[in-house]
Amino acid sequence: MALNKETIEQLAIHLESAEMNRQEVTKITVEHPEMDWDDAYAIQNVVRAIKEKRGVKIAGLKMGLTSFAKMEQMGVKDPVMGFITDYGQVEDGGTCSTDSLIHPKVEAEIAFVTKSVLRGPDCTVEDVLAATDYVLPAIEVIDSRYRNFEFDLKSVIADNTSSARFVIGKTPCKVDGLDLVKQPVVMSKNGEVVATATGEAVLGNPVQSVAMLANMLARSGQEIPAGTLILTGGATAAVAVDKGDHVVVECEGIGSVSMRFA
Ligand code: OOG
Ligand code: MG
Repeated sequence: MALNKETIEQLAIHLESAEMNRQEVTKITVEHPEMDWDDAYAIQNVVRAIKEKRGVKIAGLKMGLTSFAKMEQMGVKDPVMGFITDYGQVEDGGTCSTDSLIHPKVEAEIAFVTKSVLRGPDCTVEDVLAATDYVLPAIEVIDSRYRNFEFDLKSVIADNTSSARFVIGKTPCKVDGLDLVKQPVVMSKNGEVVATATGEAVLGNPVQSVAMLANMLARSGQEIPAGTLILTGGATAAVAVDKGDHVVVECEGIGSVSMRFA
């Protein structure tokens, strides 16, 4: 670790307040170029602790920057992990207020719910499939607290990977018989298709994203508990949204999910 405890806490308060006050800020590596990966995740953990102290419940975990489209859009090379919250959940077909967000973008994702614990290192696709209860189509609304979404990997990890809101489908779908590699993912905005992909876009297979999450958590002795909701990462580049927009993500054979912005 390159940063001391006080600096980590101060940066976590800075980023968490930026989210709560809808205040965009400069990426933190500008002032702290020496920060390392452990510092970045330590800041994210303090952000989580601040929220939990306020009564926020953690709704699940997320992987980000797992697709080539997203990595290219954001100019980075490695996936990241973060958490999603109870206040971030919007019901399927529901409305998300943009008044509390800075510059929201939507992502089409496949979500997993586990039925048994997943523990790395060496967690495999087979392990994940055996531990999966069901999958669901999802929309993640990301909202970087950094001006113009300008960040590097360490800054975005500290900012809880731009996590803001999410919607999951209503109907659980078992994975047996599904081909998640060829799974079509189609995102429409106001009735027009704005992005399409197949599951393969997400690390070759969205299942791989869950395995990677377990293996990343294992580095700090953590695991994915049974019953965890996991967003596996946008399959396409993210699309900016504004008041009045209606977004639908359709995953043929799994179902669809939608939300409106107001
Ligand atoms: C970081 C979060 C990316 C995803 O699904 O790739 C993410 C960002 O692009 O702001 O959630
Ligand atoms: Mg995402």
